[in-house]
Amino acid sequence: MSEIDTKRRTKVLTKTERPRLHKVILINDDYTPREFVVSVLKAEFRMSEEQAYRVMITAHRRGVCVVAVFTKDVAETKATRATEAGRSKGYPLMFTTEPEE
Ligand code: TYC
Repeated sequence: MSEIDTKRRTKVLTKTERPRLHKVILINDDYTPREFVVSVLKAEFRMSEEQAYRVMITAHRRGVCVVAVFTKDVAETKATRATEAGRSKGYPLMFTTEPEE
């Protein structure tokens, strides 16, 4: 007796969602010296002098500038450390984070 195998095989496809990335945003203020903002960007975000200057001057002119994107934890840690670097010198320098669309 021959049997035809009619069993359906279900293939399970696992979808792994990429973690949403978060932007670190630099906020302008009237008190933090430009050179200090540049030094923090270089130290905390591993930017060159030119990259750091461009980000600083963009925030200075427009009010805010996106510095970089990271996973949530890394973005929050870097924003906190960079804000703390300003606070330790008595500056109101501020970095925030927000999720990317
Ligand atoms: N506006 C500051 C000044 O004129 C410089 C500055 C730039 C401060 C960017 C903060 O995010 C900033 N000294």
